[in-house]
Order: sequence, then C-alpha cells, then structure tokens
Amino acid sequence: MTIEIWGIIAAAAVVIALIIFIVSRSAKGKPAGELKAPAEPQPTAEEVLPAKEEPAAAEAEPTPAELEPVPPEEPPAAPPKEPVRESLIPGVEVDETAEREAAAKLKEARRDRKLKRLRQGLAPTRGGLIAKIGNLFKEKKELDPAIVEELEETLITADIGAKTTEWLVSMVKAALDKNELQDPQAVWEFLKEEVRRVLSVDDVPLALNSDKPYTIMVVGVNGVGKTTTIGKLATTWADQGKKVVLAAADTFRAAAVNQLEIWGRRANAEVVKSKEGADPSSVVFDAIKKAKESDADIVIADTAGRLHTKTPLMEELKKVKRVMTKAHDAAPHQVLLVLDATTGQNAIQQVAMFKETLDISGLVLTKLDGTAKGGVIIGICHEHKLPIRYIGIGEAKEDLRTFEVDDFIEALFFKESNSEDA
Ligand SMILES: Nc1nc2c(ncn2[C@@H]2O[C@H](COP(=O)(O)OP(=O)(O)O)[C@@H](O)[C@H]2O)c(=O)[nH]1
Ligand SMILES: [Mg+2]
Repeated sequence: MTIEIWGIIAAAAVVIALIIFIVSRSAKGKPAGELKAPAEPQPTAEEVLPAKEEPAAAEAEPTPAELEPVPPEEPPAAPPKEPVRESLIPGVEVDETAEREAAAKLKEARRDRKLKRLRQGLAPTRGGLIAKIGNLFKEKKELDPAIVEELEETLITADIGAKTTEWLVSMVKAALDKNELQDPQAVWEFLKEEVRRVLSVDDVPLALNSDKPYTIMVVGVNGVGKTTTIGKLATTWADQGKKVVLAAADTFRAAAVNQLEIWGRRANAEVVKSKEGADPSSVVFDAIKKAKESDADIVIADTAGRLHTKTPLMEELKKVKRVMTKAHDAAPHQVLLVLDATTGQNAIQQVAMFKETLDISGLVLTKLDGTAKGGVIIGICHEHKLPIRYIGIGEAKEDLRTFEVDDFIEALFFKESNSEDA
C-alpha cells in the first residue's frame, strides 16, 4: 500500500515535472505575465494609426509648411534686412523731418495757389475800383487837397453805394484833418484798413457740429446762384464725411429740382422733393424728418426766388422757415441770403428786402469773378452789418470759398506791380 502510494506520488511528480518542463520550454525567454500580450497588439495598432495620422497631419501641414520653407530661408534673409533697417533708422529720422518740411511746403504751395486763385477771381473788381483808387495815389508824391474829391468820384462810380462812399470819404477827411495821413500811400493803407474793419462782421464759421441735423435755409432772387452754392457746399461737406440731405423746396420749376438732383448725386446726398407746384414748406418738413431718421448731419433747403407771382415770395419763405422750426426746434440754424455781385448796388437793396421779413444770418456773394462791381461787398457790409459767409469766384466746386477777411483784403488790394500772376 505504502509502496503503491509512493509510486503514484512519484508518477505524479514526474508528470508535474514534465508539464513544468514543457511549459517552461514553450514560453522560452518570456515572462509568464506576457501571455496577456495578445491584448497589446491593439494599442500597438492604435499607436500605428495615430502614427499614420501624424504623417498625414504632417502632410497637411506641409501646405502651410510649404509656404514656410520660405521662413527657414528667411532667417538668413532677415539678418540682411535688419542691417538695412538699421541703416535706415537714422535715415527715418531725417525723413521725418524732411517729410514735415515737405508737408509744410505743400501746405504753403496749396495756400499760395488758393490765394492766387482768389486774386484772379477778384481781378475784375481790383482792375476797376481798386486800380482807380491806386492810380489816384500813384502819380502823387504829396497829398493834394483835391485827392478827397477825386476819391469820392471814384468810389461813387464803383458801385459801393452812396452811403458807404460818404462814410469812407468822411473818414479820410477826418484823418487828414488830424494830420494822421502824411502821403498818398498812407491814405491807401488807411482805406485798406477801414475796408477790412467793415468786412470783419462776426467772422465765425458755421458751427456744423453744434446740432444734428444742422439746418440751413438758402434764399435769394432768381439766378443769383442759390442752387449752385448749395451744390458746392453739399459736395464740400460730403467730402469731409458729412451726411447731407437736400430739400428741393424750389417747387416752382421742375428744372430747379433736376439741377439740385445733379448736385445731390455728386455729393451722394439724398434729395427730398415733391411734385411741381407743391407746398415748399412740406418738402422742407419731410427733408428734416428724413434727416432725423437717417441720422444725417446737415439739411440744406433750396428755395424759390421768383418775385412776381400769385403767392408773394416773402410770405412763402416765412412759412418755410416756420415749418422748419416745427420739424426741428433749433431750425433753421442759418438763413443764408445769396447775392449776385454782378448786380452791383441792386444787391444792397436785396438785402434790405429779405432782411425785412427773414432773420438773415449770413450772406453769400457769388460771381465775383465776372464783375468789376465786387466793391459792392463794402457797401453791403457797411449798410447791413451782416457777415459774408461764402464768396463765389467761379463755377467749380472749389470756387466757393469760406470768406476770410484778411485773404480777401490782401487779394483785393493786391498791387499788380507786385507780381505778374494776378
Ligand atoms: N461765374 C460764376 N458763376 C456762378 C457762380 N455761382 C453761380 N454761378 C452761375 O450762375 C447761374 C445761376 O445759378 P443758380 O444756382 O441756378 O441760381 P439760382 O436761381 O439762385 O438757384 C448758373 O449758371 C451758375 O453756374 C460764381 O460764383 N461764379
Ligand atoms: Mg435754383
């Protein structure tokens, strides 16, 4: 029994030893734990996929990277750039100064051109009135009592108006009596300064940004240049970034509306209009309403200038003005009266006529380029004490100028002998 048990045990031991031997041989060199390795090929495969994607991504990148080959090449290119920049840095400072100087020169050149153009525009008037006054003094080295009479004659024939002539002559006489003027040149300078004083009426620019919309009513008799002035103002302001609405309140003639529409297109400005013969005040009301809705900066109302019709012009204009105030409390901010310089003293009477019914806030004197009667500006300002806001010295947009008294005086009293350009 014992022998049998020991035999079984020995046989079992041999079998176990054999199994261990076989197993250990089949799993040669590998730790037993790695039998679970079959699970690992999956991560390995997963690792491959990203590895495959990576090259793909790397391939996708090459496109930008293809452009980037330049940068790797650029670094070598950059260093040469830096030295160039470095060498430019001192140059840049020099350039800035040069640029500033060039800009100043350009500005001066522009101003010279502007003044020259103004002198050219005023040439007919200068050739008339001012040349006559100049000649009066040129031949005389000493003051002659007859000079006052001659001056009076010259002024009276120069469309300055009787009142203004009388006043200027009395001023010269008084200065002569006080021995303040020693020679003809001094009389010339005295006149120039008196004219400057007369023309310096409240010389402030329109406060376009003071309210929105800023509203301007433009009035004047037919043909003086209202629509043209409005068109020039609208294009100038549009160029400055302002949004302008035009009210075609000269409903009397269809042509007037068309003319305004042409300017409106140039200025990219909305033109509010109605049927021919419609009530002008309703057009202006609509224009202000539209300007408010569209957040426009400026409204300019063109009006009719006929004098002899069923509806009296002044009554109609008064109504337009009233309705403007209804549409916007502060409206109209300006009532500009346009005058044609070629009409001479007639323009002085027109101011009186319009002033009676409308609160005129400023004047526009057009067509100075085409008349020797521009001296009327002195009469207008002396008699009516109203500021000249703009002057017209031609038909182009830039020929409507903000009135600047000093430039105007220099251009008007410019002595032809000073230069060949005027
Ligand atoms: N030479 C010149 N012509 C002007 C000037 N202003 C307006 N005009 C011309 O005068 C004419 C009448 O102008 P318009 O605007 O229709 O006058 P409105 O009837 O008052 O609207 C037009 O032929 C304009 O071109 C100016 O400053 N110089
Ligand atoms: Mg017109």
